[in-house]
Amino acid sequence: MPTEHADSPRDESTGAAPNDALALKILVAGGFGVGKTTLVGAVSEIRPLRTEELLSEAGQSVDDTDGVAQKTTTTVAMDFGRITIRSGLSLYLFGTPGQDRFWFLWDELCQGALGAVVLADTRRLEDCFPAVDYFEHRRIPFVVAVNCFAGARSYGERDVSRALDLDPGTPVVLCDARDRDSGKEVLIRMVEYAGRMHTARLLDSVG
Ligand SMILES: Nc1nc2c(ncn2[C@@H]2O[C@H](COP(=O)(O)OP(=O)(O)OP(=O)(O)O)[C@@H](O)[C@H]2O)c(=O)[nH]1
Ligand SMILES: [Mg+2]
Repeated sequence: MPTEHADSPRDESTGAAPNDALALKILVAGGFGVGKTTLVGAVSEIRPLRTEELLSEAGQSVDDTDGVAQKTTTTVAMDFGRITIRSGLSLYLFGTPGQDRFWFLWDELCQGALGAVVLADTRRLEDCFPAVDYFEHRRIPFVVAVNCFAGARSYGERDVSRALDLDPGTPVVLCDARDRDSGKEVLIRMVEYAGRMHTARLLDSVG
């Protein structure tokens, strides 16, 4: 749900933030090592908050680092960042931990979210099934953003949509999680889509 923008200029007489300043909460979710922390860091205009811990030897049997062999750390609680999409509209970004053992945190992180970005890596597409299921069951609007890792076979939006058996209309966007403009484009698609979904549901409920 929209919340007041923390940095909005305040009304001098009342100290209140102007009504037109909105901050929307968006989740950046997906499987282990798909680039969630990378995306939040690439687009954030504030220094992102991170909760990275070193991947340990003990975790080797459960942490599947195939395809992200250089990965040395993993998110254990959340990432946090902020981006201004246009004057008066900011997004607060919450990156989820990717590993199943931290999934109990997702329900907390989801509270009040407008929608989510599910990041996917085509080399391990099945890893994003749980995230897709999670948001579908809770009727939280989401877009699937395919993080195009170098060396991975490229698939079109339609192939990904079919492979994940997405509901018709769920957007699929190809992106590079390391690139600010690319990440911003994903977020704009997310906000536009969530706006359409929320409006349609509102009209359904009154009509
Ligand atoms: N080549 C390439 N490497 C990437 C890309 N995005 C992320 N990486 C690398 O892939 C690894 C995974 O990135 P993270 O951002 O930590 O992934 P994550 O989804 O936050 O991981 P968890 O929080 O552990 O689930 C890191 O080593 C990144 O440097 C990408 O688009 N291309
Ligand atoms: Mg992470």
